Amino acid sequence: MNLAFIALGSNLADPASQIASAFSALDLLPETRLTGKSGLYLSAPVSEIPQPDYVNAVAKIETGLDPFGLLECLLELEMAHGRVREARNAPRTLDLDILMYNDLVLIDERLTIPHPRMHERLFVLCPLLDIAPDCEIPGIGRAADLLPALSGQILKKMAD
Ligand code: PH2
Ligand code: MG
Ligand code: MG
Repeated sequence: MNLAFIALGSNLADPASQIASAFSALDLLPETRLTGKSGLYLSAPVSEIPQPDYVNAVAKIETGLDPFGLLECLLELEMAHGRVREARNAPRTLDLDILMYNDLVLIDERLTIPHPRMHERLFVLCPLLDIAPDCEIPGIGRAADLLPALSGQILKKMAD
């Protein structure tokens, strides 16, 4: 079994329900078990396009899927939640990003692991630290040590 962390984000069509539904759906993926759920956090959009605030969270899963198999399943789940792919950073019903997969470092045109911007985003690191306080991001360092650099970002906890 492999240990992976998934970032969840939504800012359309009742975002908190989208995230709750996505947690349940992750547990139903083939060869996969949901083993951790962060709280839900509200954050302003990081985007050039004006859009509603996001609800963000992080899931911990154990999976027999390889990274590309997992990516395929996540893209299908996004579609099942009504995701329409528009411009980069456009608003969305559901975004599911692989943050980490074991201690893998992968750079591929379809998939980069660890997620290339995760260390810059409080809306990723805070929920990640909820469920993995000692987390080490491969090639980057301890997630907790990155927080001081992100003290200018605002995040509001909505629910545990
Ligand atoms: N996702 C993006 C772009 N901007 N901003 C917030 N606050 N939360 C997100 O999940 C997010 C974003 C692209 O995936
Ligand atoms: Mg994303
Ligand atoms: Mg994505």
